[in-house]
Amino acid sequence: MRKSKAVEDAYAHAREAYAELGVDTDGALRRLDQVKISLHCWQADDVGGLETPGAAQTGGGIQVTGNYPGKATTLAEIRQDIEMVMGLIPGKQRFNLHAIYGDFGGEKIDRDKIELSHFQSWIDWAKGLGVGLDFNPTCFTHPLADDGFTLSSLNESRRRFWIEHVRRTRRIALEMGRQLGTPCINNIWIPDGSKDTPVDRNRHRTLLKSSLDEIFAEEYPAEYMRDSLEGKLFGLGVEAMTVGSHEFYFGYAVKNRKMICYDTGHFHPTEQVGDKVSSALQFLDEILVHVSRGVHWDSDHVVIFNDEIQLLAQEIVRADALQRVHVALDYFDASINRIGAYVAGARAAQLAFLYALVEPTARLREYEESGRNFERLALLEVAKGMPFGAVYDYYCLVNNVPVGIDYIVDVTRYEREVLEKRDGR
Ligand code: RNT
Ligand code: ZN
Repeated sequence: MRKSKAVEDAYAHAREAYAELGVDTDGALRRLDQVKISLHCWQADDVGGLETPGAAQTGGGIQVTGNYPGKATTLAEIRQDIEMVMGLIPGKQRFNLHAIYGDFGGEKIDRDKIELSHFQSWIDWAKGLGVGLDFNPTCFTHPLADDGFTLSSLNESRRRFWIEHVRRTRRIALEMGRQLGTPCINNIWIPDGSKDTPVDRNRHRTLLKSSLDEIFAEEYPAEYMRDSLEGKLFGLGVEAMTVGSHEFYFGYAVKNRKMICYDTGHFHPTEQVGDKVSSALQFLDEILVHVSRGVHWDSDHVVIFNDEIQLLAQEIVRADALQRVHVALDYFDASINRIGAYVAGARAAQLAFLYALVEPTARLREYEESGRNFERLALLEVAKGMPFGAVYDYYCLVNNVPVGIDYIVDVTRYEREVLEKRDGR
């Protein structure tokens, strides 16, 4: 157990060291508090959902791998796990639900029949915790998505089914935002695409556009809900063509004033979402980022403090766009303790934002503007050795959550006392 005196002393030294570079660490921590990370419900149960007990995620071009014991399989277990997770992350975050996580009470409710009543207990729960909710239609793990097409399906009755589903999610999102007093982002991602080279991409994209036009026909106040569109390069089994490509949604979003969701795992491996932020913000009011980690073919590994996420956070902070960029996690790893996966990923994302917030940006800009590029390079390197970990530890301490490795101990204890007891059901 780290002694609080040691954490405070280390912070005092860090504050002084940063002050020499013209950086105010207290101010940085106040800004970090404004970065609300939307915690995805789906790491808790491997994207299974609550439609049928023990349901498993299928299709959609995504794939959960691993069978680490202790997965949540009921609504109560998911809530219990998320409360545990929230207790290990400094600051107040948000919570991100998928439509398959309704409180269905054992009833079979198809996707085109979901209603506010299925999510009211989530809203009450979130209200009790003082967190906002975000939402997502679920256009996969369903017989009517089995052939790989939903909103862009050539089959008209299937397409209508999915339009109805997404429409309903928007109405539910509206009510989530209204009741919780903070706008709910409804993010639309569909798996549509094909394994092999199609000859009529155009037809699918025309259909997708017209489905979206119908879905968005009803305007809702931005104060309560906002729409976001998430593109993708390719998915598993959907390697040759994805209907909802990035260009497709970017065009749609600019024209219709929607948000784009940039998932960091959805681009070519050498493309960096961080580079896209200042382009997108020239044309869009706001964007959403799905913070993830791509590894070879998988786009959904647990987030770590790597170059990509650092650049993403730096570009948001440098553009002074913390108010215009919404941050959500999106990964699912079933091969490790799932609570640990949440906390490690969320803390890595926070650390990236903190790292960006304590960057000596003013001095770096001066160097850059006067063409002193060696000095810029050197200071960027010096920043990597600065004691930002001590600043983060202090942030944990003042927020009453475990500091440093202490959280590992808590996750391990929870595994022993709660998760292990779930197995053998
Ligand atoms: C899939 C998208 C999408 C999903 C979630 C479960 O590639 O990233 O955001 O991960 O909706
Ligand atoms: Zn995503």
